[in-house]
Amino acid sequence: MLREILNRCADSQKLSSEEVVYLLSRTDEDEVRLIFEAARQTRRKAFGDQVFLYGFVYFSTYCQNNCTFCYYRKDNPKPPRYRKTPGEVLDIARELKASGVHLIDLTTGDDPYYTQYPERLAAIVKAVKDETGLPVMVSPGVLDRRGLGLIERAGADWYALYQETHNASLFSKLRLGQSYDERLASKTAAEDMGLLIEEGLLTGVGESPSDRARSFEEMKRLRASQVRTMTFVPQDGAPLAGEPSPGYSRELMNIAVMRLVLPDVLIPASLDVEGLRGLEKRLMAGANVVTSIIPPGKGFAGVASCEGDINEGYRTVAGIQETLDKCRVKSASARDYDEWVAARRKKAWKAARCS
Ligand code: SAM
Ligand code: MD0
Ligand code: SF4
Repeated sequence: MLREILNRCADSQKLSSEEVVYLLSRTDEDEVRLIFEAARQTRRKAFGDQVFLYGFVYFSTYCQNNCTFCYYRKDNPKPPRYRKTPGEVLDIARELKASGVHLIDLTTGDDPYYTQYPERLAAIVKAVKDETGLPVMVSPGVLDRRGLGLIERAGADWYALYQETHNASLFSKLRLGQSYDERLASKTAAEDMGLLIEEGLLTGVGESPSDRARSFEEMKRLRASQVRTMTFVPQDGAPLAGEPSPGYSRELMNIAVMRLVLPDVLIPASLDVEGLRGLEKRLMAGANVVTSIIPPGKGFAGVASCEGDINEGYRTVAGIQETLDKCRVKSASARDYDEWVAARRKKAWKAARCS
């Protein structure tokens, strides 16, 4: 049964949701190995041995929301709260570019300073774009059409907004008081304006295999160009306790199955979950982007791993090189990434016009 399903994936045939659940439920070591091998082969067919590297700039840690899984939720007094100046953002963006990243990911908590005045956000996007010339991703939480239009005109290429789950009742336990539909609609609106979108799933928060299969369908329906999955990391001062030691196997299996059912999208291996030590297994499961690269010593934080590995310099382009070599992948050229983004934006724009 497993080989038959993997052969059908290799033939670009669509899997039923029962087949996706079957893949997700494999735990036998040999079977898991076969699935990961198939995922790597699919990645090789679509991207060769090239991976993309994303610099992460978390420039405001203020947040008006109270997501139960997040360290930066409004009611948690523990995290460092800062709002970096545009000058500090530009400095780190310049340094990231010089180190060899392909994209700058501008992320904030859901900070009304930016979401209520998206022109402030747009000004930072434009400054980073003008200064670095790199593609830019923006992850500020839900924006309305005006805000999306402002960041798109300022030069943003990507809008990242993670639903975490596509089970509305689980969503309401994770993103307290937030609208499931509004969050989803913001992504459709962004795509409609020609932005690429990134969708994301949390694992280890009570989701079932069929919830995960449903999410992969939703990612396809949304035409997400990048899809991520991150294991819930328990946070000091946040209410969600998580399931008893979910480990990382579910995240790895999500990466592999997403690769099989969405062969040509970008899939991150995030340094923000387990740091550098978790990179190899995520790349070996079929990921093709390394995200959350953060220069040390600048006072910029991660999200799920607020400080982990940053000041040691492990979350840097130099710090990941040995792992890339070990996994037999290499960093693409800036030009390759620019071309991928340009071609994908063209394709996404056409698809949005035709639907
Ligand atoms: N505040 C904006 C928002 O929530 O859309 C932007 C930040 S967003 C990029 C932060 C993402 O990190 C969340 O959507 C979630 O997927 C992930 N995350 C946050 N806390 C986490 C945790 N404790 N463990 C794993 N992932 C986490
Ligand atoms: C990451 N810490 O890439 C970042 C973050 C936001 N667009 C991404 C979750 O892992
Ligand atoms: Fe705020 Fe984003 Fe964390 Fe939710 S996930 S509490 S919106 S920073």
